[in-house]
Amino acid sequence: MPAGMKPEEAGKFIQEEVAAFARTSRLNRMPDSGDDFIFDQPLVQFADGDDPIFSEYKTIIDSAHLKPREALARTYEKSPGDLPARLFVISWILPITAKTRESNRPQKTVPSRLWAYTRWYGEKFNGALREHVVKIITERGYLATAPFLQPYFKQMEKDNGPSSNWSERHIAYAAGLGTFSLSDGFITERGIAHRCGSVVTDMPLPISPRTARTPYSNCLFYVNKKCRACIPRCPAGAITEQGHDKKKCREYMHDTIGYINQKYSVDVQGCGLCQTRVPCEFRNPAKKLQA
Ligand code: B12
Ligand code: SF4
Ligand code: SF4
Repeated sequence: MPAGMKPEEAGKFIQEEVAAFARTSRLNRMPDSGDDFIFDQPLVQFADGDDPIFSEYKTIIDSAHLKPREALARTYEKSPGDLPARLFVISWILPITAKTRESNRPQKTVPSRLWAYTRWYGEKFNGALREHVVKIITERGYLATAPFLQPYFKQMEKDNGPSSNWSERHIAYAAGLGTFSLSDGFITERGIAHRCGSVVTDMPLPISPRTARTPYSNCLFYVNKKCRACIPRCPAGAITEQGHDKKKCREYMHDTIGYINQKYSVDVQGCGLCQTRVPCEFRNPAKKLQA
């Protein structure tokens, strides 16, 4: 990408690179399953690195949650004020394929093999994608970091359960990719069954509009109280009309490790039953109501 490229062109360049990587990387293919993809084509959008919402996250999530400027400064061991005047965040959604989603629908207590593989092998792809995006940007002379891969990334224990200092879903919200939900999952235009990731950079990019009226407006429960489908889907009783109990969810998922390891030979916990056989599985169910 030549220097001086306009933000719109740079945005297109990043979107095409992410799409090409998802199409061509061997890491985005299921093992033992022909040539099946793990993820469908990604959704990619951009946030302003100094959007005031990142300061709000210090209250909404935790004071330790990093602003993009703080994350980039830590990677480059600079002070945040010494970085370029404008920063940007690239956020992507990796939609889980129909075959994997369909395999998880009949499950009642543990995830299907393909769902567990998506958590294990799919996250390896997500990590490689983060590295690839950082590489193509830094090769062109810009700064870039994937905070989730940095040694300063940490998970914290709060009164209501686990949290972290770089929440990929909150980054996706800032980039206008969707909203949260009753089950806590992040509902995009391609639904709730996905994984997500992000990179902070000073490469000028076009800011994507954040059109959601509230942080929950893609979830039917909050739109018209008509949906509660994720509540009975949860084998742990972790979802109620009051929301998602992260501690119950984590305890339940922890108990799946033995089964998943023995049956599927991957060393990961998982569940995600609340993300399949629900109206928000692969689309934004509130879209028509918002129009
Ligand atoms: C810790 C963690 C967990 C914990 C806690 C989850 C949680 N809700 O935070 C446990 C172990 C329970 C868990 C479980 C799962 N996880 Co997990 N987990 C993470 C991790 C590492 C950090 C999450 C974090 O920082 N949370 C921060 C807290 C504050 O988030 P929160 O409580 O949901 O936030 C609420 C408030 O902020 C609230 N809110 C209140 N006021 C306001 C105002 C505004 C303006 C906004 C925006 C929000 C807001 O909105 C949110 C929802 O209620 C991320 C990876 C990452 N680095 O992001 C993956 C991640 C969240 N997990 C993921 C997945 C897929 C799962 C599972 C499906 C497991 C599986 N693969 O089978 C389950 C699903 C649980 C569920 N129902 O959401 C995906 C989520 C994708 C998605 N579709 O939403 C992530 C993003 C991993 C990834 N890279 O894709 N996980
Ligand atoms: S199943 Fe219904 S209530 Fe639950 S998150 Fe999806 S839209 Fe919201
Ligand atoms: S991931 Fe499983 S245990 Fe956690 S809320 Fe969803 S269905 Fe319940």
